[in-house]
Amino acid sequence: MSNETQLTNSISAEYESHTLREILTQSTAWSAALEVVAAKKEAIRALWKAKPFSEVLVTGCGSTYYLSQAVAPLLQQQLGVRARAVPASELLFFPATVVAPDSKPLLLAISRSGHTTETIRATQAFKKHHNGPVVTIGCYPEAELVGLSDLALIIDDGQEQSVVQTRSFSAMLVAAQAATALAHEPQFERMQTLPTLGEQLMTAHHDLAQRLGEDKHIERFYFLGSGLQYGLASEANLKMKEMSLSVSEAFHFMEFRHGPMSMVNEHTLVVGLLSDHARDYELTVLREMRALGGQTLALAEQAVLTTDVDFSVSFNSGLSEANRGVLYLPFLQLLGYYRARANGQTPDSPHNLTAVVVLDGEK
Ligand code: F1P
Repeated sequence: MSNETQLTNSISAEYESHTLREILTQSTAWSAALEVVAAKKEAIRALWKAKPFSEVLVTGCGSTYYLSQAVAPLLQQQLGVRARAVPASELLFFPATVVAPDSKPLLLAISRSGHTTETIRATQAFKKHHNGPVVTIGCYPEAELVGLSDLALIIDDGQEQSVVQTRSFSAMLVAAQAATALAHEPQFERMQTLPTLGEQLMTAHHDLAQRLGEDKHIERFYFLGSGLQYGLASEANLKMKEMSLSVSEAFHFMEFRHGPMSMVNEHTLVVGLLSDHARDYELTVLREMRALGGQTLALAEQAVLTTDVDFSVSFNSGLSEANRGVLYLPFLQLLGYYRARANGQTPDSPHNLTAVVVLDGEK
């Protein structure tokens, strides 16, 4: 673990909470994630080349289930093999609904702690019944899940004091994106710019995230994302719920018109995680929600005109969608953080939540 992370494990005068510190220092964990993948380059490439599997199952719980939703379409797009995200409890209790009889799956199990009972037991059952390769992504090298895996990408610098996943989530996403980028070498090199881009984004848009987070005129939040962005929209929704206890939901972009838009009024913030592929269609949805009285915010590679939306956050990263997903996260995490503070909540220890869900009877 880097000195910087060790140094800042206690709340310093500089940061008012673990969560804010972990959000604002996450680019260090991104660099560490890129180093971890670089160190395991040969093993990862060999796995992608040999492909001893007919499909990939990606699993986790809570934030890491939403991370699985972001990683599965990426794996399918980058490796050209069927991949799907499934909550660990579904894989554990309803395997026949998840794994087809003729399938030879690889399991990618994602868990910050590596101790979540559902993920551990689903992985144990998978090894027993399918005997396929198990890859894990996490933040704790001593964790039980690491002992169950054939290949582990562990980012120590993703470790956190806060119950809510912020820098751990983004570091694990960078590791997954970098690992799939190894199937297309130049992409991996290009991703080395991500930590600096992340820093610049937080500096440039921190004030807007705080202003919108503290704007009590906004009473409900909708996060829209499709393709590679749906899992990230779902995580943004979870962060807003976990940290601030706000009315919040996530939808596939075009699905929002098919019913949920009935909820839009002048107290609504509709947040669009714009793709490259369907940008024009997605922008039309935001324009329509603005016409219905909602406030609209677009996060995108290229800036969006304020004739189309109220607020625009642009990355200008020069990276493809498959390599830049993590850039959507810092602003959305800060938005949730400042809404939590405005609601008098303490994101370090959210209402009713623990950092790890260990079921009864488990160690
Ligand atoms: C998964 C998780 C977190 C959630 C809470 C409880 O943990 O559901 O996503 O925020 O902290 O645990 P993990 O398996 O990724 O450690």
